[in-house]
Amino acid sequence: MRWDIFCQIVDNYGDAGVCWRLARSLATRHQQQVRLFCDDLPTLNLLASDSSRMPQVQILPWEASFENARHPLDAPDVVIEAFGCHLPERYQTGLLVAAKKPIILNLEYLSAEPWISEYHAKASPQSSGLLKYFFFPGFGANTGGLSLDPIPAQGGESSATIPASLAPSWALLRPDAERISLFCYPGAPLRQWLEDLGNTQAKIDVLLTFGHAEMIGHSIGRPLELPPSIQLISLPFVPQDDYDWLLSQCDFNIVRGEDSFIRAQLAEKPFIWHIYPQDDMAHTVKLQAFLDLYLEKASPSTQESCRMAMDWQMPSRWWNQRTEWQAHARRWRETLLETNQDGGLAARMLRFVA
Ligand code: TRH
Repeated sequence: MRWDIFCQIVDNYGDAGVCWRLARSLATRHQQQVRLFCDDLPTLNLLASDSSRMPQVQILPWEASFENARHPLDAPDVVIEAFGCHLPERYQTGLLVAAKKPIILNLEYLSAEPWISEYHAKASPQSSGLLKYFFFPGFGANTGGLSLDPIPAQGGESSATIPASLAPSWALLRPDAERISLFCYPGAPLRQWLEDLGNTQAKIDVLLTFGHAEMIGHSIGRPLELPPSIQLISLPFVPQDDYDWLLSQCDFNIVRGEDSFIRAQLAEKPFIWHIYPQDDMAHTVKLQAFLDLYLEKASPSTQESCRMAMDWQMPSRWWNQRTEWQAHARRWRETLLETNQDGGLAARMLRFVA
């Protein structure tokens, strides 16, 4: 089938990250033809560095959807509006006169909240008569599932080759040090957190993703006081595959948003999810819903360490009690793979449309 995905970049990288991962999955795992229209190609291209090797996905500017539109009789089979972005009016007019109307899917935000399964796949009636449905990614069987492609090998073993974008930073790592990757929003208590990491007595290399050294710099006003056991290494912005690889090679990951959050779970390591902050505090409910699910079968020690960590409590309180959490993270990855063995988000979309 032919798919048109519309991606408007509101802020950050998540909109592009989610759309690119889905487009790739539809094309490479399910042999679909995909056009991805984006209103900010420079940002999308930062992540999608391998797009030239994937002719089944056409990355196009937003305007191309109506300026060089296909003949109206030749509409796609499926249109995806990512995160409720509105289709360009002229494109929509083309759909109205199409001989065979496509199905429109409104791809929603991921949440572990139970109400997701009740709202997933419900119709969103349009006065125009076009068929539109809500599609909610989620953790349960009655949701839209998760976008897990490409699934990393267990233990990061497949990954001996260091991606070129990360090679210069990788050369700075100390072989006997643990590794933390750090990708979070401004507002996290990074200065205190990193300084306290020095109190764990552990030797740790902290890999700061693009822009985070500046974020820490702004938050302190004085140099960080770190013991020699803690080394900070700044990374450039790297392509999405390389970022996925980075997570699989670290002992602990700090992630945010939606896409890196799932990758951290696939990396089968303990992690902190710095959830996207919302004005109405809806994020606290979302975080709680995830933790209730994630920790349902966890030992009391894992529950304690994980809840402290996700609450940004100082690492010296829980860092050295991660053994059980590590085992739990491995089991949790298996749970995710099992519940998405039907192919997850892309495959569930395909089945729904069929
Ligand atoms: O960038 P984000 O904060 O995106 C957010 C969330 O999606 C949030 O839910 C949404 O409301 C908001 O955007 C609009 O975090 P996220 O979702 O983890 O997306 C980051 C993407 O960037 C992910 O695909 C990984 C990728 N990435 C790289 O490709 N290279 C890098 O160097 C880094 C740091 C990230």
